[in-house]
Amino acid sequence: MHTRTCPLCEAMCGIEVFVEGDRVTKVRANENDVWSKGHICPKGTALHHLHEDPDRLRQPLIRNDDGSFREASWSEAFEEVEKRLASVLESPEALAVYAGNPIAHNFSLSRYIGAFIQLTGITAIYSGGTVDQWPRNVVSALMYGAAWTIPVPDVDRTDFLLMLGANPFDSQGSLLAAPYLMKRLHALRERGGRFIVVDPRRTGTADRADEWIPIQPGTDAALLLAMVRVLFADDLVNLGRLTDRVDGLDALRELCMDFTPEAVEGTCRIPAARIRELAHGLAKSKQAVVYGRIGTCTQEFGTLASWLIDVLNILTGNFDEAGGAMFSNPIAWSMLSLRPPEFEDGFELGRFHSRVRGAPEVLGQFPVSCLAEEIAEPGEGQIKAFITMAGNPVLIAPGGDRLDEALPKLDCMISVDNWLNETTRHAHVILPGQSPFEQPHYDEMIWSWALRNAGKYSPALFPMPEGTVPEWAVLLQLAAMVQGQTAADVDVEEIDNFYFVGLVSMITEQEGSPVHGRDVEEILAEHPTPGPERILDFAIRSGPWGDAYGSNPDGLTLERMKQQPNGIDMGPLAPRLDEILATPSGKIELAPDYIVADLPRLKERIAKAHDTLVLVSRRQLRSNNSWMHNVAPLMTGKPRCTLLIHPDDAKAAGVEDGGAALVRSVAGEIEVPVEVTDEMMPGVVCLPHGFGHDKEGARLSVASQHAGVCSNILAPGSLVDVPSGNAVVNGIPVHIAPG
Ligand SMILES: Nc1nc2c(c(=O)[nH]1)N[C@H]1C(S)=C(S)[C@@H](COP(=O)(O)OP(=O)(O)OC[C@H]3O[C@@H](n4cnc5c(=O)[nH]c(N)nc54)[C@H](O)[C@@H]3O)O[C@H]1N2
Ligand SMILES: Nc1nc2c(c(=O)[nH]1)N[C@H]1C(S)=C(S)[C@@H](COP(=O)(O)OP(=O)(O)OC[C@H]3O[C@@H](n4cnc5c(=O)[nH]c(N)nc54)[C@H](O)[C@@H]3O)O[C@H]1N2
Ligand code: SF4
Ligand SMILES: [Mo]
Repeated sequence: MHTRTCPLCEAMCGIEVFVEGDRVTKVRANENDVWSKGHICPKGTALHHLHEDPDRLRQPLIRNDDGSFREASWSEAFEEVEKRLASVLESPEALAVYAGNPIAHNFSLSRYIGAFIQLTGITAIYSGGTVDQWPRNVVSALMYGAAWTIPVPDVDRTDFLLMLGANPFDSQGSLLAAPYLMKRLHALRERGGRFIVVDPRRTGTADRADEWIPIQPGTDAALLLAMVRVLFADDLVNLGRLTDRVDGLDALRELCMDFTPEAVEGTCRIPAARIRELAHGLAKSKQAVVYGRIGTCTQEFGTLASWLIDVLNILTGNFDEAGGAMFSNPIAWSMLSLRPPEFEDGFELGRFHSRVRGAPEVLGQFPVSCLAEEIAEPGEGQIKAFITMAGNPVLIAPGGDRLDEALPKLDCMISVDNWLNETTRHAHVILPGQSPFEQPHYDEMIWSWALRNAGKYSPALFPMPEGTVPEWAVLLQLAAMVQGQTAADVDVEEIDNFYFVGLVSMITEQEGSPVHGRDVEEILAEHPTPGPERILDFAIRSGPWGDAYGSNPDGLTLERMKQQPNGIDMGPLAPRLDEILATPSGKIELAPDYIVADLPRLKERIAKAHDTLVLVSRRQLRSNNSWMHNVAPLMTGKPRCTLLIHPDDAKAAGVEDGGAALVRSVAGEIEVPVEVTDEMMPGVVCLPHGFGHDKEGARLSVASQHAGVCSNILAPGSLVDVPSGNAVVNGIPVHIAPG
């Protein structure tokens, strides 16, 4: 039996892996894990199926002229990359990158994606982040001066939790790392607290709450702003300890004036009296917190909603306080916590614009839906070469069908990916990574928004197959080749040393770091072996509980972490606003101009009538975005790619449970089986994302038998949350007819 951590989601569950010879016979929960204490989900118990999946790529693939693929050696594959890249080396703006979600959970990629971007200087960066949490990043950048400083709802100690647009029953938590969240939410109620869910769908989470409040999709900002208005009007604002730490209180009081509960109730479809009660409940509970996630981000007013969630926590004295919204202090700091030098004097957004649509960059990215047009539209600056890393934008991005048509136009497409999926089937070269059992694990960024200050290391279970190039080395090799080096000349170790020296130098120059002012050479001497392990070791040793290379001799090192296979828990979160605030003013910016400038758009929305039917997304416990549909034990049971619709809407549209529906939006049309259920609020229908596995040329033998349809065909790429450029995949107007 081997003790490990499941790398699939933010819950970071401890698992026990049983092995016979070179085969895993069973994966089960590790009751002794100090973090997850025996929690596991069906994906975790099926982890070995990813390792054993015959479709998982073990060798690089090169595309033949007829579109088929052949297995190749690593040196052949890199030579092919060199040939393909040659045509674009002279015009760096012709090269774009797409970074997918599994990077966040991968030992190598999470620690080297930054290195890749820094070393290549590529500016055309796209990611799943703009169909996810980009509004959250904008808010943190402007309010706290750091895009990845993310407040965590302290669910273990709160008395009142208002949760909007999140469904941990299926997702297991997001930007809130906490195993077995449903048990924690149950405990909240058991200790007499209140737990309220605001969601257009009565989800598994809502079913287990004190109250489910259905809301018209996309209108959370109106609800939250009205709550802010109530706090001011009813004299409930209490900044507590933060009184001298915030800027913009008067501006906020002013700008919420028009947004009375009565003014927004029709928009949100939540009675004014209920909105008042919510504001009072929040203000009057001893410890209270508002938390929102993807439903409050991937919608028309994602930035305003994300901003107002924090504003409510601050105004009610529930910010940086136990039981409120708090900041983690992980054992190993994340590279995301390092401030990009270009934003030293505060964040500027919209520094440049996309070529075709003129979309402003936001935190260095354009909306992912821009990709298709930037590849397809001829002209100066057209994308000719494209590198994808652990991503499937053809299925997960709005307008992915247009991207699917554009990708064959590229001169060069390289994918760092473990499967031949709907996106990578267009690549000229696919460079595979390792299975979850062939690499160590220690989450890089997830601990930065964990509910407790903790950390855990898992060694690789099986050695990497001989001749394999680890993913971090693949990224460095590609980075060097993008800079013009020939495949055979790249010295990965040298580049890694260069990068690591830079990292150590930066941290030793950082005031407040436990290794501030220390001799760089002395630290480097302790880390002769290249790769992600030494970055991790450095992040632990120079972290809050580290040994600081001798000045705190009893402190932690990676070696000491390795002796604790069940993890180390440093306890619940503690206030740390002083350490994290990085705005030029040194204060929390309560009403940043850039965000406030979006309020007129919200006013227009409030004045508008509803669309009769709108579409929202859903996640499923046994899926992981687009990529775990190839695991047979997770695909048993009834087909899951169904349209959920309220009985009244089904009747009006003439569709029946078990029948087919044609769902049409301005972007496209799909046919999908119907599930009639009162878990949807009237006027809102729901589809899962990540399906559509019927594309020719993908090599996903199980997923293709459960193909489903791609819901993002219905999402118009032009529909974004304006301040963040984040895609709107919730609240899309649709029309439904019998199929
Ligand atoms: N309609 C709608 N669309 C959505 C969403 C929604 O809620 N509704 N959610 C959005 C969100 S939040 C996200 S994060 C995105 C996800 O979007 P993506 O990250 O682009 O897609 P995934 O399906 O998570 O994974 C992409 C690929 O990573 C590969 N992969 C898995 N593990 C590894 C590994 O260890 N190494 C390498 N190299 N490759 C690996 C797999 O082949 C998989 O196909 O989707 C977004 N799209
Ligand atoms: N099993 C599983 N776990 C996952 C994933 C997965 O695909 N499968 N994906 C992972 C990823 S990449 C992410 S980002 C996280 C996301 O984690 P969560 O944010 O918890 O995601 P969802 O489960 O999609 O829940 C979003 C909820 O928002 C609701 N919603 C939609 N529109 C609105 C709206 O306008 N207002 C409000 N208030 N609610 C709305 C939806 O009905 C849905 O219930 O999950 C992660 N965990
Ligand atoms: S909840 Fe499931 S997928 Fe997430 S870490 Fe735990 S076992 Fe893995
Ligand atoms: Mo995500």
